[in-house]
Amino acid sequence: MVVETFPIRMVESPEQPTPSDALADLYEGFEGEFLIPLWTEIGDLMPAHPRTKARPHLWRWRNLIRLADRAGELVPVGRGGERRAIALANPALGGKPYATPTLWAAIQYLMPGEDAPEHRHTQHAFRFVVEGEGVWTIVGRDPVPMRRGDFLPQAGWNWHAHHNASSAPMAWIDGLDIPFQYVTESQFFEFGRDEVTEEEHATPDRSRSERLWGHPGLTPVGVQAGTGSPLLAYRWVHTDAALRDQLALESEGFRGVVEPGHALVRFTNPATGGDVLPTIRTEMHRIAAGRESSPLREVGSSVFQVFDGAGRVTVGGETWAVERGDMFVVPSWTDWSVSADAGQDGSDSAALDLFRFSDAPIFDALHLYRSEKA
Ligand code: 1HN
Repeated sequence: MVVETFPIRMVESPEQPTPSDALADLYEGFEGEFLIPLWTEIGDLMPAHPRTKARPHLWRWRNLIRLADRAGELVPVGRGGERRAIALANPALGGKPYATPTLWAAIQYLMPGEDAPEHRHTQHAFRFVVEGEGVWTIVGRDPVPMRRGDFLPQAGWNWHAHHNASSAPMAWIDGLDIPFQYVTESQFFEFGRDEVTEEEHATPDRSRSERLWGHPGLTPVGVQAGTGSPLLAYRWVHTDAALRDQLALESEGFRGVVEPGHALVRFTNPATGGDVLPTIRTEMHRIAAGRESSPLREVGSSVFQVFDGAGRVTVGGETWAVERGDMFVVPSWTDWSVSADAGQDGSDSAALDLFRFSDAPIFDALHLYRSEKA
């Protein structure tokens, strides 16, 4: 086996030892033994603050959905490929299907009557629906309807399959911690049954999980919760009402919202009050028409999807006008802010709604989270 060595750069600089033939010999000795001195590497290994490898980037929904529609015509879904999912690849991450160094984001597409086969993996995942309906995701044999605005977490190692019970194609977005589990070498995967039962092709309006866990402030006693949220769907009617109430209270003089004109809710595990997934935090932001968020930088990376409305987004040195469905990335320690376009009549309907997912629970758990007003 040929093993590559790692060339050590001998450079002339006040912080480096004076170049000489003897130093070159020493460095060659290091190379031969697979040794790397700290003094040539420390600037890259220990920067004063995070230096992200990712880049701010925007994917337009009209392009995502057009290409997913075409994939629906050309690409079958089944065992092996498992999912007709098309990943957002950050242009600065070397051609890997990673939106950020820790997060996978994809648009997934199912044609009428199609099934995505059952499997399970350790990667934590969720679905979010920006438009359409008709697919039931079957998690642990519980069929869960997916509709516009619904958020559906699915903690690792649960069996899951998807079934489009309608006569129209449906798209949604998936978020997973694939890059994180890849770099930490913690992944496991198993195929499930090739077909789910007719019973699991049922199309109930509410899942078993929502009937148990979907009542605010009420924990079903004696029911086991497992890893991650036992509530498998967070419905748009609830999310919308929570955001509407925050902004209405603010207009009545309440000053407790995250910032003026900005309502924010986090999806939480009803059994613990913590994040819905061990590695992924998910939130819905509503910026009132004509208002903006304060620029912020944070440790960890995020992916946003515009759920509704239109506005402007600034991430690092990039500014984009955004509309429904558009997705963008905020890399670690990169300033970001958003503003909602002014409404015609100042009405609530012109607000900018943003779905956000991030790797924040990882940094919270390890006491590595920091933020700063930009
Ligand atoms: C997966 O199982 C889903 O279940 C989506 O919908 C995306 C990406 C890689 C590996 C497994 C799903 C995935 C995935």
